[in-house]
Amino acid sequence: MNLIRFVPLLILLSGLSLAQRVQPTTLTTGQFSTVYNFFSFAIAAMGASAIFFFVSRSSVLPKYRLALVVSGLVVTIAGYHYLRIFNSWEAAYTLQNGSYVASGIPFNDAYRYVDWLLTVPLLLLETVAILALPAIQSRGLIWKLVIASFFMIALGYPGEIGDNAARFWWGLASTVPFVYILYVLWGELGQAASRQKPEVQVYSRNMKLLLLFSWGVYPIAYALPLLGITGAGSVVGIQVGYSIADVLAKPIFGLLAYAIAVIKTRQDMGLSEDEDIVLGNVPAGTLRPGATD
Ligand code: RET
Repeated sequence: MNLIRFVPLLILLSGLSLAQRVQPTTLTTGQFSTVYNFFSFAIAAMGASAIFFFVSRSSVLPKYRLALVVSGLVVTIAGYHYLRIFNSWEAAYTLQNGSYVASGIPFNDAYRYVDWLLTVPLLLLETVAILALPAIQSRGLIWKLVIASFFMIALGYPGEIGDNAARFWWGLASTVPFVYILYVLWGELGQAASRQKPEVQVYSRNMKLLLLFSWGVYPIAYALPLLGITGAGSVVGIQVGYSIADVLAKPIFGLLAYAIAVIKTRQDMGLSEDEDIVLGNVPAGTLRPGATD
């Protein structure tokens, strides 16, 4: 295979890139605060949605709860990592004569990649759980997707912390499993959507579009330095791009999963749109209207 010949080259390039780790650039106060505020926003979005997903677990039928619990775990893990990323950002720069210069403590990109290593497989599980994708469940396709997601993230990291040559080659390598995942999911999600009842169909389609759109933002943000955006502009663009993508891919995606769980619960219980879902396990007679004891 021709591609195999490139492997030593990739290893060499990444070795070089690690040695020449790009130093953080000087940022204006506006650039520094833009990233700072996006991180802060992401922490709030992850934290609040974690509470929401865990609390609303009890308002859907047990068979849909796994998706909500997984969604809650995803945003909890992400919330923790965003706190660490936020602290690392603060530590990486110091204010000097009106601009932010590198403090000498490197900004730690690894938090983000570790976060993805944990949350991407969980997001795949959430998608399978909420749409009950039969082919993925039965043929072990979920494992292939999880393994592909591992390679997508692991191959992207050396490029993230390297120079532009490393970014290009590792980014290219990471795109192979990325395209595979999207190709499989696109087909599966399309089929799943057509199997659902009409009310659920629109949400399943939105889920498919959101998945494609949010996942598509990551490689674009990653590629900014290769598209001629250099220095502070690329530092800010990458962090803002990843933060937006993360908020779309985790809390917003989770909200869609929640909406699907509620609609499916209603359908399974034979309820109309204006009837409340009541899922009580309170023994009969324990709670009487107007009871004072
Ligand atoms: C990298 C490297 C460059 C090439 C590609 C990438 C894709 C990253 C993706 C990450 C998705 C993360 C999600 C996290 C949610 O919790 C690694 C940036 C294709 C698609 C969905």
